[in-house]
Amino acid sequence: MSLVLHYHPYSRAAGTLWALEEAGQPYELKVVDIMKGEQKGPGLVAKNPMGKLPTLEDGDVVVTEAAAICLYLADRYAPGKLAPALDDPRRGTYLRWSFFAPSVIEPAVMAKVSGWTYKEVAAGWGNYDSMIAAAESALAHGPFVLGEQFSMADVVLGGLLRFMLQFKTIEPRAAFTGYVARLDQRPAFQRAEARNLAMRQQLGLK
Ligand SMILES: N[C@@H](CCC(=O)N[C@@H](CS)C(=O)NCC(=O)O)C(=O)O
Repeated sequence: MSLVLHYHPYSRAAGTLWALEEAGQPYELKVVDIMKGEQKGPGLVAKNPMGKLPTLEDGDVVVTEAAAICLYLADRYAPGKLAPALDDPRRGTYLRWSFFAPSVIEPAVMAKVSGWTYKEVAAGWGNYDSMIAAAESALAHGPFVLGEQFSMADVVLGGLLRFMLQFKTIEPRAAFTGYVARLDQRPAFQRAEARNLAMRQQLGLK
């Protein structure tokens, strides 16, 4: 099998299962026990020098960074379906919000919950309130980032918002909760969640 995901159900790799299910390709999971620190062992570090999950192998290609893995899968296995074609102007919107999630939402929330002090003008994530307003604007034009059409940008953005709503690190604005509720209806998401649950049970986790 060419797609192998280095995975643990208590990691961002759990969200990557949704992307894999949307892409519709067969894949294999290799459990890396992050509770025992296996991600810092030489095997994984040779593939991902950060020693982190998710790490995806596709034959000889290694892709790390949860959002990059999602965009890679869409371009490689579902171009024009889960990713707008290269000459489709909607690609701008698609890339914009796919990058906004890890590069603005994640650090802005981390800065808030950790009480960081920093210069907003120099920080790429600005401040929490601007981030919230911008994230809401991404969802103002339809049920999904691209309007009526679901895309891998929704896996990236929606997956992050779901995680943050679950752990109450972001406020439950109606735009966010409604969006995540819509995404929860996707059969691919439900298959991924079932597999995550089965893996947790297999590993004796909650
Ligand atoms: N920037 C990375 C972050 C990956 C990350 O921090 N993964 C966590 C699990 S959610 C991890 O592997 N932590 C174990 C460690 O750092 O040792 C991404 O978006 O994929």
